[in-house]
Amino acid sequence: MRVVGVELRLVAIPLVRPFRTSFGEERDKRALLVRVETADGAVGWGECVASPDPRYSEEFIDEACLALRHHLVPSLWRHDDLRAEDLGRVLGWVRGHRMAKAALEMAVLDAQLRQEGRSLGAYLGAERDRVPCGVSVGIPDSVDALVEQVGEYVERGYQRVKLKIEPGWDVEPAGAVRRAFPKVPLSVDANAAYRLADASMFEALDDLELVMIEQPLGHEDLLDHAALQRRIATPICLDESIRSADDVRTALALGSCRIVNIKAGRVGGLLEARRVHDVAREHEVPVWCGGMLETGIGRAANVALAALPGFTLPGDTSASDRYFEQDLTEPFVLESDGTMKVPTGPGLGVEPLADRLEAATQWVERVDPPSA
Ligand code: NPG
Repeated sequence: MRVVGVELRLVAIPLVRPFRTSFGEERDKRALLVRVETADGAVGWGECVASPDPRYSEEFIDEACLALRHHLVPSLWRHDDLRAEDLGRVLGWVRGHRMAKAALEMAVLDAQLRQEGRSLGAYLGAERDRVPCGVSVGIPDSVDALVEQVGEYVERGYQRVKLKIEPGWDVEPAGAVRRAFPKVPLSVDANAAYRLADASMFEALDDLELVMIEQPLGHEDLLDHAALQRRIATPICLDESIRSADDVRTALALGSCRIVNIKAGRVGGLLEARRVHDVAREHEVPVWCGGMLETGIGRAANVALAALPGFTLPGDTSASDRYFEQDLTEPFVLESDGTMKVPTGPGLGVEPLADRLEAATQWVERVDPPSA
């Protein structure tokens, strides 16, 4: 496959409700989309999970654009016979920039699989046609508002509810939700907002019988997480701290976590995500698919990934209507049993709807080979 042109496009879509975490608030979803065209006329789409500001990770949208425009996309021009499996090597000279790399890989893979008439799920090794879905609830204004929101999601059938916590918003709101919903699988996500000195707060959370505590400590830490895991009974799940299959190997050797959140964007692409899955599976450590408020494009990839056999816990793969009035693609729907169908069409199995894409677009830029 020869890539003959790439389009970068920024889209913005209002969120149905603001999403607040320990690191900030988003009121609309801004996403950088990557569209590749091949010499044979195939087209593929990718979505970059970088946010406008470098709060969740050091990556952010403007930086991802620069990396794609000046370094990643031009690396493709020299290759006449390119496959997605080659991208690790072809893009490997660029350090970091995993979210930008992941978006380009998704687009190349989509084009490749469309040409082959094969679905992403089948390519990755999906073993299920539906995946169990959880939901992540941002920090609202009050405990009452939180309990009400959780009630709505439980009513809709989500199989696991994740609460965002931060210092000052932790044991009390999580306890109130546990009392209101004694049987619902619950987890909390701190997005790296605490330090090991806060261990007594995490010990108090043990009483709530949570499925996991996600990324309690620093985003680059593994040692303190291991120390905390020794002190608490609730499994720690790592998100921000895991950027590669090697990181998982280290984290598991140290005892830093007992569960892993996999986001393809965070680890540099779907192929590395599958390697993370494989390492965790070898160690019999459960994984689940994280989310970053993706549009239908990124959601299709997440749902395909979540269908791999090691994804034994419900993911942050919620339905389109949990995020947007109108998604960019045909909506992803929560089935009455709290699952979502894995797309079966070629490639991602979805594509942006022309009118939605037009309405959401902030700007479009082409990156072409020098001779074009
Ligand atoms: O349902 O996609 C979703 C949101 C899940 O909580 C969620 N994502 O820290 O994992 C996270 C958080 C996030 C959202 C992180 C946006 C970065 C950007």
